[in-house]
Amino acid sequence: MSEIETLKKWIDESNNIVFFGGAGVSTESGIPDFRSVDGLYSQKYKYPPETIVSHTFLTKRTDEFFEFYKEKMVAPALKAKPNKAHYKLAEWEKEGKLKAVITQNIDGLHQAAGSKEVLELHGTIMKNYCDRCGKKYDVDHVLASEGVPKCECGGTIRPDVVLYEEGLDMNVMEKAVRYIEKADILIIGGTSLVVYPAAGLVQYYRGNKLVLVNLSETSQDQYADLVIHEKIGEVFSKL
Ligand code: CNA
Repeated sequence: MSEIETLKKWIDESNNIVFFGGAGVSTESGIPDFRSVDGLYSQKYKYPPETIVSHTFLTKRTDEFFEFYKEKMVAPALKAKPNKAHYKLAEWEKEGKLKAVITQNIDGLHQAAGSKEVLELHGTIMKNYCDRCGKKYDVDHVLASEGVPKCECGGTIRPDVVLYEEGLDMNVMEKAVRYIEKADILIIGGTSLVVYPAAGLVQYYRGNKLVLVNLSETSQDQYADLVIHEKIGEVFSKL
């Protein structure tokens, strides 16, 4: 049996699938990831993306933070449409087969595809708030603002995104752990599994159907029961 046939059989037989993904899930929608050859790391910037998308940059180099964030992260995400991977996950959830999508992505594409139980470990570009008075703003407001988006109170409007050097929401993490612990199949897709603590979630899986669908090798390939090094949208369209 080919790997895809095995995966198809496992999915057909399960009603407790959990998906854990990253930026590679959205590259086929036209949003660059961080570490692929055409990802944001390989493009020419004064600093690596992870340096810019950090708490230090938001507070100390606010202009540069928003220039990069709006142009390279928000604008491509708002233009993007979900791809076959996003739609397949939403379909499995509707059929009662998939319990949750746990994502490191901040682009909102799982919800756009119709997924309901989406745990956004790193927050979302769709929500923004004033760092002084807490007033909420939508993403269009942030994108349309000149330079640094400012609240009417004078504060800075920041994204509800977990930046580097910031902590994750422990309620979301604990919920993710509970889903993974109970999962029959854990499918991990489109993530280099190098960003912690998110990548550590894999360790909570107790079953024997750990599936990795990622273009490049990851440090966790050796622990998986099934490894497919292909594009996730293409793989999922065959399921
Ligand atoms: P990453 O470190 O950039 O890794 C992406 C992985 O996906 C790489 O190993 C690629 O080989 C693989 N990949 C790329 N395209 C595909 C594809 N079509 N099919 C299968 N695999 C593919 O990204 P991670 O998510 O692991 O890193 C975590 C960071 C990146 C998170 O904090 C994200 O918020 C952040 N990020 C998010 C987005 C987004 O929301 N779309 C975009 C860029 C970065």
